[in-house]
Amino acid sequence: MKSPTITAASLLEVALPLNKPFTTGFGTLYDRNTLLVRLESETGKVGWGEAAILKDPIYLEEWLNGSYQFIQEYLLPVVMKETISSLEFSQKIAGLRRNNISKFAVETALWSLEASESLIPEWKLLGGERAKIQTGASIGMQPSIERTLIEVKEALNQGLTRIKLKIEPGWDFELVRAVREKYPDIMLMVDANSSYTLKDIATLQSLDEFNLIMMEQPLAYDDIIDHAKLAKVLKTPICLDESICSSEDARKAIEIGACKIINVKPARVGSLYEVQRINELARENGIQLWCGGMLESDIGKIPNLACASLSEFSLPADISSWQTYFSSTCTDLDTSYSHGIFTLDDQTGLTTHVDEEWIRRYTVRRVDL
Ligand code: OSB
Ligand code: MG
Repeated sequence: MKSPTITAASLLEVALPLNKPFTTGFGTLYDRNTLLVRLESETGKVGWGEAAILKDPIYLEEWLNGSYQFIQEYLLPVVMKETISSLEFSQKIAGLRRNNISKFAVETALWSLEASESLIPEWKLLGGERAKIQTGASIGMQPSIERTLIEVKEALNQGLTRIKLKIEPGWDFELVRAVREKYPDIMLMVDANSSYTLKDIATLQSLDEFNLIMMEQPLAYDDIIDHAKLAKVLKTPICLDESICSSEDARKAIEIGACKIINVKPARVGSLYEVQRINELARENGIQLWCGGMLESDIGKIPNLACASLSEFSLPADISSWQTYFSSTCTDLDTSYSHGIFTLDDQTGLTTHVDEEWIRRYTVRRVDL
């Protein structure tokens, strides 16, 4: 495949209002500022990528202003005026430590150019096998259990097949009990975003009776050792999110028994090639995967859908229609979405129309190389 030659590179910060606040164990988001990377090639094609980063370093260490600076200073110069493939890019920047979400934005902008140049959609370039992507809901912490039950009902009515409840100490047992009592048969899980420690083993064990499909990231964001200890005394399978930032992290976590399931947020592991390696590891070790989300705009959902189509991504993804979090969007990706399912085809991503006027309207900062 011919590598694209980059003739223009831009970084944009867009400020997207959230249609309702999103609360998790690490805090509340009221609006969603995200970074978009736009690359233009010699042939006139445009590729987009997204760094769906949070404003503050409260999920992982990356934060919006730092990412903006890093992409501008270290990443865009690697591609500007170069003929470079996504693979060559990922190899060239391998010596730069972490900053995975930032790296992912530029790499996926290159993937999107490669897709349009070759007329093969990203999910097929990546080796995806599943065209129907089932999705679930991530229900932030609500002001009350009653309110949570309404959110759950709405999500189920929309056709979402898995419900994830955000929990933290003091917002766990009663909440899960209420949802489980009302819905005995749904695929139900919790996500703690690192808000517990091993001192909370009794509380975490109390959730075992609710037949949860998994418990996501109960312990520290940078831990696997304590998760392995917890896994030994818990019936509910542990899923890691924050702790897995590379395929090597995944290998080690699997080796010590820290998780049975991994929430792969492709951006968190920095590269679609890393996602492919994690898919391999999962296949070899009988680990289940699913694709997580970070309240990304539609731009960031395209590579996520591609990952969700890989063989081991057998559980419903946190990839939603834009309407879940936002009041408007910049693409027509929703034409592939119906009742909780995205259907990928030979056009997905390739013909996705990106409304640059919409992006301009929400842009609060940009730099052009
Ligand atoms: O832990 O999965 C998480 C959003 C921001 C930061 C961390 C997480 C989340 C979500 C949102 O759960 C899932 C989605 O994008 O639908
Ligand atoms: Mg999570």
